Amino acid sequence: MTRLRAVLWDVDGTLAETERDGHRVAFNQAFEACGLAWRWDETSYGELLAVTGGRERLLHDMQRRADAPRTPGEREALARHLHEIKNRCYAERVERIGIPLRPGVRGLLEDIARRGGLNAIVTTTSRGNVDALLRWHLGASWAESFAAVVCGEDVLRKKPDPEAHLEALRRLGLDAAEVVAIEDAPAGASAARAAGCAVVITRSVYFSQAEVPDAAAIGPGIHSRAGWRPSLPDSQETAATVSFDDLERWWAGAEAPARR
Ligand code: XBP
Repeated sequence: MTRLRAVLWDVDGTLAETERDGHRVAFNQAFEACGLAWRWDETSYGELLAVTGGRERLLHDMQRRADAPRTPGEREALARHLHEIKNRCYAERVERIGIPLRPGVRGLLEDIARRGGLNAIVTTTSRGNVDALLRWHLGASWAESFAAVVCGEDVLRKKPDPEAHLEALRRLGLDAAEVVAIEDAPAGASAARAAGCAVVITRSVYFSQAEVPDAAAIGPGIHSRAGWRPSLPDSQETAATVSFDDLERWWAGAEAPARR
């Protein structure tokens, strides 16, 4: 049987819960720094997450603001400026408070590597944000733990477009049928599926109710082997957290369209 060769990890919401207490707070700091009264509360930010990419999210939000700049050029310039400040604030915040990896993530990263699988990052967030997060947890040479790192700057079209996943497959030299993507949000799942990858969904704070009917598996997070669909077999010998073997089991059972 072909083996699972690589795991393509999403970052925000999947590796860590970065959105509510990380990116959102940093966006608000950027608004304040620019003298804008705009603020994104937890609920409205959750709705804005339907738009992937921080700059794109800012532009989308400006459409409903009477005090936003009038011309597209001015809006674009303001969005770029705010986004730069926000990413600086985000990196400083991550360095200062640290945002924990979701429980079980670190162990699974290590299990994948131990079993000869490849780990890769496939995110449409900015590289600096990934660097700040993973440097804190894995040290300055964190990128050496990943066979490919694809970030927002590496693609023209962000998720749900499949470009980031396709770019990761190109860099890994693998076929979509040989990998599984781990995502938390429907947009990420759509991107991975459109690239032909099987998808495992770890539910996150902002996407706790999301339904992803064509996922190979959907569950509460890597920390638990309970609560997954399809369920995992009970075994006293296996660890309490999701393992490489579990991913391989789901991957092998994924419906054909995901593995074309
Ligand atoms: C997450 C995103 C990002 C972050 C903010 O992408 O949509 O926009 O919210 O990051 P993914 P930037 O799920 O692919 O990790 O401001 O750098 O875009």
